Amino acid sequence: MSKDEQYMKRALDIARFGLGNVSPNPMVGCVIVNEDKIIGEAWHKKFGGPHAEVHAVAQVEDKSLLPKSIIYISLEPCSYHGKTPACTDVLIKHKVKRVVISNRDPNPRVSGSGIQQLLEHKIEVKEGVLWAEGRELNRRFFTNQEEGRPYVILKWAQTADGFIAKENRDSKWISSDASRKIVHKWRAEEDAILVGRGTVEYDNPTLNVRDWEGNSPVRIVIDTRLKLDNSYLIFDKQINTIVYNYVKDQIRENLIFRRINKDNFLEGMLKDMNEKGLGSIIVEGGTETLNYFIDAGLWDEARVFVSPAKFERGIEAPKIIQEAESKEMIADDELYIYRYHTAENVNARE
Ligand code: AOF
Ligand code: ZN
Repeated sequence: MSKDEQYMKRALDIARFGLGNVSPNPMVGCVIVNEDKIIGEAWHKKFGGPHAEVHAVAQVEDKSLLPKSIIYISLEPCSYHGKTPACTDVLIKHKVKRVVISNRDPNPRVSGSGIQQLLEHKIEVKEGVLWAEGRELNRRFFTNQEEGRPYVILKWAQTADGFIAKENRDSKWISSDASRKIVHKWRAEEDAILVGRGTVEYDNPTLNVRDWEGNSPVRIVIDTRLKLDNSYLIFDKQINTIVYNYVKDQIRENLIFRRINKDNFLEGMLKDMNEKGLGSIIVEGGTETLNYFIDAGLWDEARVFVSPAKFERGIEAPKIIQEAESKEMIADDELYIYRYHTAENVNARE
């Protein structure tokens, strides 16, 4: 790894600490290096709060070192005043020597203009360092900006013989405690969790984060004809909840009913989530809902636990006809990760 790559790796590593707290903003890390020594580093910590560069510059005790320093940022610095002032202004004000960037900011309000402003002020710029790693880190943000929809993660647990539930719909006890704990960690990392009506009826889930520390995602239920009565736990108003349907628009405190046109329902629903600033969703079932996303090709990642249990008959698990990107063991369960559109993502660089 070159020096630039080493410091960029550090910027990407610390950027990741923002996961679960910055969406729909990107995770951004910034490392300031003077004579091969880090003199300031920080990440974007909270949506609406200061950007990584601002925190990192504030950390540098001797600001007179900045004109002789290199600034590593995992994303092109922003060039406009949004909820916070433009980062390019900070870098220009301190006359930094050189800026190294992983990815261009796809946000049309920045997209190249951050780099251009730096160049106009005679600041050296290098971009594309650890580009693929940066795309991977901010895959949610890039999907939001480039496709106008949330990043979609499918998750289910199935038995070794391919069932997601018993015939009586009992789906409990397929995966281990360890796998369930990971699922709670995952929930805290995403903006929303989505299930279909059947899952609410059969499991009456709370869909919150219990076995992990972190924010509970917004709950989303697809109940097109509003058949669910308000006795289910998801209607307890403890967490913001959206019910997507064909019938009505209504807001009752933090319970939102949102009507979406029957034609292109899935696309319409995803567009609405994007407009609501939901950068990612984790879809937790059931089979019909998971297949709905799979059949439409509207998913980005699938995380599938396969337990050693066998049911012999029951409700069939969804099937993804492609190779898993990775496989690991979580206690006795196999965890497979699938990725959709991987090749296109790589080609997006060209
Ligand atoms: C940066 N550094 O740490 C982040 C950036 O509403 P605001 O002011 O927070 O701006 C959000 C936009 O700024 C976001 O959409 C993305 O384009 C950029 N994020 N830029 O220079 C950062 N988080
Ligand atoms: Zn900024």
